[in-house]
Amino acid sequence: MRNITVGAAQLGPIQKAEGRQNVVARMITLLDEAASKGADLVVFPELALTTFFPRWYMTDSAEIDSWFEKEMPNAAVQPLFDAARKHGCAITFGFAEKTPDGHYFNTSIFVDKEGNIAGKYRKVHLPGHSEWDDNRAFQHLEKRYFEPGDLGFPVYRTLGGIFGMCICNDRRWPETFRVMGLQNVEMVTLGFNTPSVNSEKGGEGIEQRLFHHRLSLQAGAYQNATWVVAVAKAGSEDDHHLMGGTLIVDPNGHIVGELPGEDDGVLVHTCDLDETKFGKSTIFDFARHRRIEHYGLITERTGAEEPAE
Ligand code: ING
Repeated sequence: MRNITVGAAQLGPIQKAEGRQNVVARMITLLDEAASKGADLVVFPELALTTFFPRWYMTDSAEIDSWFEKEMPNAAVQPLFDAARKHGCAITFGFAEKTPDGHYFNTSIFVDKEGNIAGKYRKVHLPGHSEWDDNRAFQHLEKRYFEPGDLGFPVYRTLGGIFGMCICNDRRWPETFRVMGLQNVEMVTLGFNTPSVNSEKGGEGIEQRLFHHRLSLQAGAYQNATWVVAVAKAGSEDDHHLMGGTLIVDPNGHIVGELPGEDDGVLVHTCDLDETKFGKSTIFDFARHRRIEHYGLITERTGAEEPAE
């Protein structure tokens, strides 16, 4: 048994006018609640410190920069780091990162129980578009404000196990989980901000969005024999709705808990990392079953190409 008690700390909406200090106070409240329920690790959403600003079309560089963290930790989030240290909890959370040499990423960090940054990930799969699109009910401009991540899909040893991170749209791409699966990951944590009404006119409804969300996470967990913890920022941000669906999936692909609603809230579950062993040593014993001599197209070809005849 290698038990990790996880607190999936969902955030309700963050309005455009809400300051980081207020958000951090909300995060500390959730951290306190999770810690009181025995959490060793508390997982927060993607872009947890601000509203989902990629919905806004901006041209002014100072305005764009105002959404990014220039250093981590910084004064605004230090209270969160201090609270985690006080509780002896590890935490993960997402934020917009501006690097000292001027690069912009949608980033997530894993802070261990000693308050050290044990892992860092930069979102690889950026959905949406980079210029204004009249055909959309609302804009989704991650390609405008972020560069694709340059760290790959790293895993790291902490809390007695092997952990990895991804962010939101990454969960829809099987390569995300497989690259971490090939490093024997035992728990993948991720945050997401998912608009619940498709940005293209006549888009899909929230039930279809939630179905695809669960499908992607359950497949990733099962096919790589890993735990998956997915945490939403949800609710209506300046009249733009984000779906909930904070949940935890076990290494057999079963959803062991899902948080209802779209407000601040914590889902706590004790996850035995040893439950990953059976899948990794039988059906998904990659060394015994995979045939990489047939998988070339996966890394040789970006877009689909039809056969000649
Ligand atoms: N959001 C969405 C996500 O991948 C999206 C974008 C929504 C893609 C619905 C496809 C369908 O969950 C982010 N932030 O990636």
